[in-house]
Amino acid sequence: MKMGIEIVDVASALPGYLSALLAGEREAAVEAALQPVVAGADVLDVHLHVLQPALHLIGRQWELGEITVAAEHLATTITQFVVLKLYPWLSRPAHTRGRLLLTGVEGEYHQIGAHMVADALESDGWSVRFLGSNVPNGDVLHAVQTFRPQVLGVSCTLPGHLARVAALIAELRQAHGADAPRMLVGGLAFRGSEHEALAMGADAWAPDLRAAVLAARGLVAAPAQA
Ligand code: B12
Repeated sequence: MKMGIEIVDVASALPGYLSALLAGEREAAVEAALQPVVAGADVLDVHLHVLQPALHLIGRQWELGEITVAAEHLATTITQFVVLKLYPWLSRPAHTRGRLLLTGVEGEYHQIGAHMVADALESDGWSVRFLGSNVPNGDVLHAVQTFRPQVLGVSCTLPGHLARVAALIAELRQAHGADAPRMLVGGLAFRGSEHEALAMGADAWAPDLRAAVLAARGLVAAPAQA
């Protein structure tokens, strides 16, 4: 008879997942990602310890010229499929925390990280609207007016797009003053620097999906800045 809590070693799925991506085997990738979940692991841990590091390794291999653009795109497409396959396994409590809008700025095509953050926040009880990436600032402002989120999350991967994030924050503060949503930013462009995020006027920055959940909770608990 089994007793107590079984600890699932989620990260041990990484080599199999990476091999499946490099071989272009979609079903094998789904199987490798689902296996720890079926064994009891949290979907968010599979995102964080399997899918995310696999894509970072794929990006590194592409940068070094070890794999082709086609191989990188194939790995990306498979991972997008896997994120959708994992969604039904995500815990999705009632939306008691508030409304949260998540977007990427115009010109930014990277959106898998933001998609994972959207799933993580939904699984923490937020009502989430995820716009995807490459959204012009004016349209984000319009979405804020209609959805009226307590928190706006902005994802940015390429450092060259940080100026657009700063402009979006400034436009929202100008349009809504103290009623502007609290602004949470993240993505590789911030290079792990909270300082850079706060300097551009964001209320908080988070390095990954787990930290994003804690940061979003903190933003609605703390009083807004005038
Ligand atoms: C997949 C991918 C693509 C795909 C994206 C597809 C898609 N729909 O998302 C495509 C093929 C489109 C692409 C294009 C390009 N890419 Co690209 N890409 C990647 C790759 C391999 C993986 C990105 C990814 O999904 N990572 C996995 C996710 C889960 O990790 P993450 O994004 O870091 O997200 C986590 C955190 O950052 C955080 N987070 C993310 N968003 C948010 C938001 C909030 C609010 C919060 C709180 C937290 C948060 O939480 C997430 C989950 O834990 C990376 C390699 C890498 N190191 O990541 C290169 C990479 C990002 N790409 C790169 C480059 C150069 C490009 C191109 C310029 C290539 C080219 N010459 O065309 C174009 C630019 C396109 C554009 N205009 O945006 C470089 C960027 C280097 C740099 N510093 O500028 C990288 C690092 C590759 C490399 N090693 O050189 N890319």
